[in-house]
Amino acid sequence: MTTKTLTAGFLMLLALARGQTPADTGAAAPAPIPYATMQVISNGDSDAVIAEKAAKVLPRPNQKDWMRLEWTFFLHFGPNSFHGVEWGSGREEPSLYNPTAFDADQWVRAMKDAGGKMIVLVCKHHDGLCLWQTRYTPHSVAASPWLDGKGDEVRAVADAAKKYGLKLGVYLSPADLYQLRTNPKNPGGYYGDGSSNVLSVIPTDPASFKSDPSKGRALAAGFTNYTYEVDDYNRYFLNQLYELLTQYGPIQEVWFDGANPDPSVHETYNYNAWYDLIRHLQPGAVIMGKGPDVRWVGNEGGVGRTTEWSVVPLPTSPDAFRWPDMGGRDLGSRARLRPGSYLWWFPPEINVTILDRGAWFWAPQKHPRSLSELVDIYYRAIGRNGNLILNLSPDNRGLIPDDQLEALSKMSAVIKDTFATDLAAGGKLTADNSNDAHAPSLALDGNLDTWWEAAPGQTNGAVTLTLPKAVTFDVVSLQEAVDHRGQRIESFAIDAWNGTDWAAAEKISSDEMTTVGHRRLIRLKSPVTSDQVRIRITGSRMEPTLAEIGLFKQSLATLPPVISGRDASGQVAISNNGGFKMVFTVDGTVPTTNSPAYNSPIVVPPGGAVQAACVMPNGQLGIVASKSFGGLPATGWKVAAVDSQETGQTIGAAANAIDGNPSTIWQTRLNADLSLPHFLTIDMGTSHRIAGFTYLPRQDGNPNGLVENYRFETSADGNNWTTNIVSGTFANIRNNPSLQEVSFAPVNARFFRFTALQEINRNGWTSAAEISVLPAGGNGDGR
Ligand code: FUL
Repeated sequence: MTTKTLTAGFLMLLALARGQTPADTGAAAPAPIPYATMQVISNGDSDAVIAEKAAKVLPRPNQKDWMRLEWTFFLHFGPNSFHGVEWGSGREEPSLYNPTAFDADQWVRAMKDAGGKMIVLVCKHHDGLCLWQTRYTPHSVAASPWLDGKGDEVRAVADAAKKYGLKLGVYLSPADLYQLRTNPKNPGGYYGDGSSNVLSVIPTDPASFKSDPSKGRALAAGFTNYTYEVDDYNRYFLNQLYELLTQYGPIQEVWFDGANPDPSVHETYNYNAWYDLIRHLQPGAVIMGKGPDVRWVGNEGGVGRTTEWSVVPLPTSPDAFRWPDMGGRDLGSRARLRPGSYLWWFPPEINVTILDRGAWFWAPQKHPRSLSELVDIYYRAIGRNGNLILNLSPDNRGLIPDDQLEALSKMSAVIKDTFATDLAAGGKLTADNSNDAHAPSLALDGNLDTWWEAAPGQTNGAVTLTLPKAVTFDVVSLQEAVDHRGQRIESFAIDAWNGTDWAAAEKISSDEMTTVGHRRLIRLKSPVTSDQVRIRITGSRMEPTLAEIGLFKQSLATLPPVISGRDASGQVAISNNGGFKMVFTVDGTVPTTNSPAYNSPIVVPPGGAVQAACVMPNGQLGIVASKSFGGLPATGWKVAAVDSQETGQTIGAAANAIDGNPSTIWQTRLNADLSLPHFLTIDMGTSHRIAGFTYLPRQDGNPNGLVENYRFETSADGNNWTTNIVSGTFANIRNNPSLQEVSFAPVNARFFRFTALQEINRNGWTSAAEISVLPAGGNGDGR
């Protein structure tokens, strides 16, 4: 038995467990700053010393392995998959979980075929049902009818992952509604039960869990036990971790979600005990989210920052830090590196789900995102110095449905097609300055552990690629030697030789040529043809490095048309940059080359969807873009009443909520009317039979006024109101501010009133990009 005392020395334990030592940051020492996994900025450090310290923070070994995975997968399957919710209540019967055709092999095969390197499995979501055979609660798959209670989802996935050569990660929700002290379904719930911290041996003897937690149980083969002073819920959680980390083979990632659907009951998570146990049981695993190794990128939309630093300043030492979500735009630029900061390698993970509107769990009306969005996500995540974790959602049979499989295989076909040929291969690299030990050719040898480095003292440098013959490319891939030299590059430019001169290659507008890190993918506005390409590093914290350079040509099929929003007259425009002919449908069928050609804006029927594709020069159809228009067009609608509105054009008037333009929003007054509820009444001009409404939260990334609890009412005349149409909560809207759709029994109405009852940050504001209604008898799922 090993007894651990968790003190401030925990940081040393973290570092030493990884075979690293923190740097000696003694202020006066003129000695060179050593590379280390942590640096501290001292009072009086010059700007140059600060930059050097930031440049000399290295990733820890578990992070190095993890960063090289790049494309990983998430899998959400549990009780929620059987009753159409994103968040369960903890009051579900385990009998709900009853897949009829469960096939973990199919799940992992799909990930493998796509090019994924790891599966992170949700082993317990917020509802608390354990999806493995646990000893510590009857609330698990053992109580479900699936395989007569003998099934083990984690085992099945671990076996499949082993078979297909994928790494395995586990998601274990700290929030646990089943264990909530106030859950009537589980009167003895541990979560927030006020129990005191007592000496607990992990793994605990289940029979003595409450009576004598100092009693251990038989150990897992090859593992020892540990002792912590913890309360009931933390002991429960540690035992769950022990089971997951000792019974299913090597674990590469442990995912701690910060979301908590019911914060009314308080429980203090003993994170340090959790981390300690993980470090001992699975030293190669990264702890993600609420933990020290991998940072949540800050959104669930699949968007990495255009400037993304893996070295971030922490205000305290990592052992004392509580790992709050980091949501700001700038996490690590020089402006943020101040005395007292602890510089720590903390790379981002971009978690996003394949299902539209941010749905993590399957339901019949939930369908995948468009192919163009999925391809975009790849570039916005992996191309911006982060790992992508793309979620798949098996249906209630226990199979990934065909539409997700199809979306994934098309996405991966586009990615594979694009990256199959590196057009830089066979070229020669030269540089205007180099470190003698790090020649430019090393940036083209396919080895991330060798690199070009600028000459000592240089923070700029130009590397020129000369090719035997001209190539046409529109993606540039850059990688720094982060494992050996940290992250340094702050800005760069790409030029191509046009025969007489160097011409700047123009990037697409949504990108920036700033940080590089593990990998940067820059997409160009249009393809460039040249036999000489120059990467100019124009800003760097120390001598810049390039471990690899690549040039690629995007698969032709990556050019889906862009389908506009619906304007106030209900019209939709379709366009493409390549000047290709386009075909479209509005009846839900997939377009073919024989579908109507697009010439001018089209009117989309209520509840309809537009699908469109370019006809390529070779006569083949490109990627199909699709957009659904769930709500009625707001033709002839007007605001009948609103209790508060700002005056700005983009952010202000209530009419912005019905103008068909998601970039303009209704916002209640910022400095007045600061208490909810707030309401908006719309007069649709004529009576409609409606069966639902939609709320599109503001899409500008600002959370002000995001509605969490709502009420929706209707009226035929604007005087007499039916007040019980529907009210409820937009689950997970903070993380997922995407279109919300709520259905109700059909009703005739000319007026509707949307009332915000609660806002996510408990401020008095309300905002909405768009509010609309769903026609009865239309395609209620909004596709
Ligand atoms: C969120 C959760 O609330 C979602 O249900 C999902 O698990 C996602 C990965 O994290 O915060």
